[in-house]
Amino acid sequence: TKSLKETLQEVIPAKQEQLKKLKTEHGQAVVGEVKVENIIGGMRGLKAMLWDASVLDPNEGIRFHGLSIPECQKVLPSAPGGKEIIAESMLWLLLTGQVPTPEQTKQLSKELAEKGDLPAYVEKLIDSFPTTLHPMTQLGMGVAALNHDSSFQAAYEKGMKKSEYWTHTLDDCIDLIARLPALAARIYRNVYKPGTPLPAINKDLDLVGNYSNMLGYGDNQSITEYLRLYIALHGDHEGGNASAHTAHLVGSTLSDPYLSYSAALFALAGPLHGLANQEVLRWQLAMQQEIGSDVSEENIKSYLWKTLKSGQVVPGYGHGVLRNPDPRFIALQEFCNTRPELKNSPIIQLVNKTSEVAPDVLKEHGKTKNPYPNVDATSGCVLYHYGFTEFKYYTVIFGVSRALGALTQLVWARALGLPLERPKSYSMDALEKLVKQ
Ligand code: AMX
Repeated sequence: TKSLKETLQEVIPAKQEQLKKLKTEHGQAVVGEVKVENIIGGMRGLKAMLWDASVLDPNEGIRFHGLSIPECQKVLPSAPGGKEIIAESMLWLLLTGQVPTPEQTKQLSKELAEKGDLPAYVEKLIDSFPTTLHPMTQLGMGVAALNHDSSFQAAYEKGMKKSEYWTHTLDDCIDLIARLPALAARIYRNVYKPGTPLPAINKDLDLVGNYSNMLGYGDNQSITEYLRLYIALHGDHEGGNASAHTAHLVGSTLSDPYLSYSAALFALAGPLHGLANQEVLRWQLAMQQEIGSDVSEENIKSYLWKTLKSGQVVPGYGHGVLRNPDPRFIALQEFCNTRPELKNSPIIQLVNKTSEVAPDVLKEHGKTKNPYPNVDATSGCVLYHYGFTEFKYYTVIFGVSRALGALTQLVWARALGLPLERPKSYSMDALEKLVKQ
């Protein structure tokens, strides 16, 4: 069986050729226009980035190399004894565009487990943080510090050829993904379970199996499977979302993958992005407290209006691109529906009911372009049901996951020789002058 690197070595030349052709034959073709509202509106709607592994259709949602979520669930290998997609098979698909065999997936799991231990200086760094420091700050700092051992940086200093950039980038990306569970679990242990021992990495387990084990949930197959699905589904959401875009931008300066992904994590830490799942849970619990056991449509409706009238957004609803219910939300709901303990959980039932009521309220409110739930509407609530109640930690799990997509693109950006990203900006005066012409 071919390794991940060998598979990439095979697929890269055709992609390089495809890009060269696009550039030389169609470089001057026009694909859209830029309106003043795009410039003012956070570049929303501008199609201006290259990102090969996933495309987000406003109506259908995400596809990974053309495969929808249900298709991925059908074809991507799971962990031994499990049913859900695992990080390794999603990473393989994102990187190579191919569905790995179970053997290739297992081989990658083994490689990641073997490379998963943290260097002692990073353990010391993490242990030195106050437990009151937000887990996302700790994760971003830990990831940045791992660049001490960057293969890309060391080779760059020695003067490597451009054609070798991607192999060193891949080595760094694999090392980083391998170490994320130990790093993220150490942060969890230090902040929430100080003094408890951290299990060693089990060389026979997949990446998320190990992560779950180090978090203390190794005996709970149900939450481990949930984490596998969650991490696979959050892996990539095309290029323009703030975390992926940040990794791409920073990486385009030839910063190594550790620094690039660290920057991405700080974008993910914002409440309009990855922090939303924590916000949703806080909001649903406040709703639960206010309306009590009477989860009627009327009560939910009036709580939604109360939120909106106080000038807040309804967390877990709306999206920068999507215009329909998020298929990741649907996949997580289906996960809940197949498990009686989740199906009957009060918080999951409240999430379900809210998702039935909120779209009409948001339509009537009339602001958001998408009144439907995004993935965050449920993701944190499922963790809460399992007794994983430390909300401030939830975005860290998202951060472990988003590495799959963001780091994939760094490998490809180096393989394709993509340049420094440098869009042009306008001042308001310059824009005014332009529109008056
Ligand atoms: N509740 C109330 N108002 C909302 C809203 C919601 N859920 N979603 C959007 N709006 C409002 C916006 O605040 C904006 O109001 P304004 O004109 O007064 O500024 C207006 O509707 C138009 O916004 P939009 O074009 O529909 O959305 P956007 O692309 O600017 O923002 C997003 C997208 C996700 C930030 C926004 O929908 C939001 O704040 N949602 C709630 C937070 C959330 O769930 N974030 C998670 C996103 C997914 C992720 O990254 N994990």
